[in-house]
Amino acid sequence: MLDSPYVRRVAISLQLLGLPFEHRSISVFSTFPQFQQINPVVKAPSFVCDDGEILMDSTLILEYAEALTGLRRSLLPSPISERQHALRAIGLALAACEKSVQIVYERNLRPTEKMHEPWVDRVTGQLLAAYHLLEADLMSRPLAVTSTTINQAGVSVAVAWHFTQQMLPEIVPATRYPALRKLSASAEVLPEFIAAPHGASTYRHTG
Ligand SMILES: N[C@@H](CCC(=O)N[C@@H](CS)C(=O)NCC(=O)O)C(=O)O
Repeated sequence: MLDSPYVRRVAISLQLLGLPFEHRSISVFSTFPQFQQINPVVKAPSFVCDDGEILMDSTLILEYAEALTGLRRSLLPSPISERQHALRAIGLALAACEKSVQIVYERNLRPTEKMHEPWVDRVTGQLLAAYHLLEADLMSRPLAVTSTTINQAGVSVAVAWHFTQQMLPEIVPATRYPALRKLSASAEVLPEFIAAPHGASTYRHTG
């Protein structure tokens, strides 16, 4: 489902790479048995290749997707210093996604009496550290945000930020992160982001 930042970064990236795909919006929670039939491990995103083989993990799916283009298209910059910088930002964005998801699961899946506050505090600190570093990074080196110039760092940071703001706005107050807010505002109006909105809807190819 596109309420997963991992699913969303894949759906947006596939469009930017010019790769047509079908999307089925299936919940890893409310439709667990249905998901199990597609992928017994029940991880989202699950990517069904043309021959039926299933790939998991958004980063691995994106690596496969770029290979599908014959490496003619890539959302990762080639020059080594730019590549290094993009990978750092992607790592921070994925850590922010992971920590946000852990807090959401803690709130939604665990009975209140079984919540472990020291764990939530630890994860919250890690989440804020990731956004603090991303904000500082964007202040000194803004990322390009058009359909032709955005790279995987731009996609992943924008998707992570939007996800956290949808799910945990009180934990990561937007007012403290103007550069992330600006990046997000520019990214969310791109057609590839609009076609894959956060939530329960299904991506439909419109072009
Ligand atoms: N590292 C993975 C993380 C994927 C992930 O944790 N997805 C969540 C949905 S946001 C999921 O599958 N949750 C169900 C579970 O882990 O049991 C990726 O990049 O795809």
